Amino acid sequence: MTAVHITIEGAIALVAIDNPPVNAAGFDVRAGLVAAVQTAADNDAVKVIGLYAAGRTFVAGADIREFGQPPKLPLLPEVCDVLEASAKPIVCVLHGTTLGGGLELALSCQARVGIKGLKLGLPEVNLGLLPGAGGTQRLPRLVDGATALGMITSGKPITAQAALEAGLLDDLQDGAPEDVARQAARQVLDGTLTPRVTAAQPNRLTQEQLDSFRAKAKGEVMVRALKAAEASSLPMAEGLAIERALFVEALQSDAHKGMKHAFFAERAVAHIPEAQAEARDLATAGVIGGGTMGSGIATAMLLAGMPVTLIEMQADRVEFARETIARNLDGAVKRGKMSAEQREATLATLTCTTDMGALADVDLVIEAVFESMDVKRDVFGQLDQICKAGAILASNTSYLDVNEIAACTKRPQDVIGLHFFSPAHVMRLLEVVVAKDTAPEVVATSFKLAKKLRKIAVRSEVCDGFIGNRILAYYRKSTAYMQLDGAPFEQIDSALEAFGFAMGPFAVSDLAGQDIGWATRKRLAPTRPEEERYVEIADRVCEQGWFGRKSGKGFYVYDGKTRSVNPAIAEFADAERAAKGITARSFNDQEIVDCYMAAMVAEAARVVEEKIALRPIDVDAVFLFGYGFPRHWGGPLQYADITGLDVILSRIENYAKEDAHYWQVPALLRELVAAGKSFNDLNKNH
Ligand code: T1G
Repeated sequence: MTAVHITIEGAIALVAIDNPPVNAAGFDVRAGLVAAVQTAADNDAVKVIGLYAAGRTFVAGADIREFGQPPKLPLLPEVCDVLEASAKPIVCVLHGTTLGGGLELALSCQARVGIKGLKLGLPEVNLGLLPGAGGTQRLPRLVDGATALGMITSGKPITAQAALEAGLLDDLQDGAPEDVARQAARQVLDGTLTPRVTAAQPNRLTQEQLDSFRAKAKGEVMVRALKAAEASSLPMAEGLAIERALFVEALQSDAHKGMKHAFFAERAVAHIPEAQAEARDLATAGVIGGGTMGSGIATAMLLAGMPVTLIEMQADRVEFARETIARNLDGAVKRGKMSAEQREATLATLTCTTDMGALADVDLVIEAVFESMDVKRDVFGQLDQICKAGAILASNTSYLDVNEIAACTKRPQDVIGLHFFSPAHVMRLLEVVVAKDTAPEVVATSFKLAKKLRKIAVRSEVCDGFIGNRILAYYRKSTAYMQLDGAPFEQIDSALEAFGFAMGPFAVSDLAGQDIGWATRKRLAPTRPEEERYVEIADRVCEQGWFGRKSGKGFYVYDGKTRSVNPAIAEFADAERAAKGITARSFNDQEIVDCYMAAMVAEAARVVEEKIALRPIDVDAVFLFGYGFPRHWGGPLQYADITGLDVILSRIENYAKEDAHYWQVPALLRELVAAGKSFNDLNKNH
């Protein structure tokens, strides 16, 4: 199937791109476009070219799968030059999500017509790149400088209306791309649509605009994109050459490797063994528990258009749950996600009651009650009696054994874990925890639910903490050890924030609540191995009732929006060191990052080795979309590949000299290093 078709209709040549699923500008598209423009040029009858795409969107960008492969000519910049140099005007019709290289193709044409509902943008910075096919040179010649720099540096799309008002579109129509293209070509012929060569337009970028964007630029990716945009003040050919050089530099960067990996991680996790199983209906849902999680989950479902029945056992908390959900929806209105009228209509589909019988006909129930197996057993025993055959019974437990929960019912095949992350109506990650008897259709339906809720589902087997919290529980210990060995906790936080985490681990635990970690440590205490090193500083904090942000004090002291170091922490650390005969030593920031990441990679490797996670990329997705892992590293195992598995291995072996119990080398890591392979090699094998 050729990716580009040309149809001659008298003076009009219609050129259609057809490269599903998103018309990415792969080699066939690029070569096809050059050939089509040549065909039109060679046909004397043709006076105008109408360019459009079939399917759901005009070109959504360069083909990301080609990055890292040997380039195949013609490259996209050359194709853009061919379009711009065409003696016969080309009017380009844009629809769907016209992004990156797709928008750059359009910018090279002599006129642009949008179709209602169109979104257009330059998302390259989200891949650690910059527009590399003339976007930084042509956009400032069609729209004002601030709009151009905003699009180039934010990576965020703009609406068709905004593009029309900015002068990026010449017209906005409704209809099928082919019809709109034919009509637009006719308008060029009858003079009602005036084509113009972009390169001949004056550059509208000012030094003040550049300076103001440069002042707020963060990181190499933004700085590089601005440098390219600045070159638009030069003659086009010179500016394009500078942009190209910067793009080639970006392609080699670690940031691009990480962010490209993150892009594919978001999609790879949907490829599960149960993908072909037939998903069940998901028209209505029930939630049990009206606390933060239950209300958040109910909100996520309501935002996806699912009517929800929320059960709150205690009558006086039914109203509280409804108010919490209403407040969550207020946030959606504030964020422009829905209108006030839609909020009212959505709330009308919420039922809050103490009557479990109200769940008799729902397709899916998610339990979010207190994290106690006795309570869960009681709830699932009741659900087994009440819910219709085929209803999916899910637990939002964050660590309890879903097999044990399933065993409380006569329908273990319908039981699954759906572990949401707080706030559940905001965080994109959903761990789908598959118990040993869970039916494939139930897994497939859970992934269908995730897509409906616009969440990223990652499949997990059952273990304590599943994927994310199990790995978190392990690497958090490395920070306690470093703290006891002499690294001030605030230095650990700042070193990891400089590495790219939005918040350091101590600040995160203050936000989550120190009492949660305390409860976990107490739960695990009876089974904690003798030889395991245990740090008591966090227990001292909890014994004071300092549970973090919610109690105004934890590792930090909170005063409104500001936080300061809690001076008592250093005293607790000194006292424990004295009691254990430890002499404090200093750490540099890189040491802290290396140690923390080695611990995260070690436990992540074991999670893959034990097949709790399907692939390394699934672990990366969990941390990117549930734990604020820096996107430019692509996830803990992508970080390991970029750093070098042999480097990580030698670090772990070195740390093991101090603490052989904690620092055990994962067999998988040793195998990969011995074979000269990477975690990404394992991703490919799946
Ligand atoms: N290249 C290759 N494959 C792509 C792709 C792309 N640009 N975009 C999407 N896909 C695949 C995706 O992996 C999935 O495959 C399927 O299409 C459906 O995607 C020179 C260098 C367009 C908004 O960054 O934002 O141009 O998993 O599930 O939710 O300056 O895809 O089914 O096998 O995401 O409806 C710039 C990236 C590239 C756009 C559609 N463009 N794509 O979302 O479907 S760099 C982008 C998206 C560039 C130039 C530079 C979204 C979408 P599979 P999907 P969706």
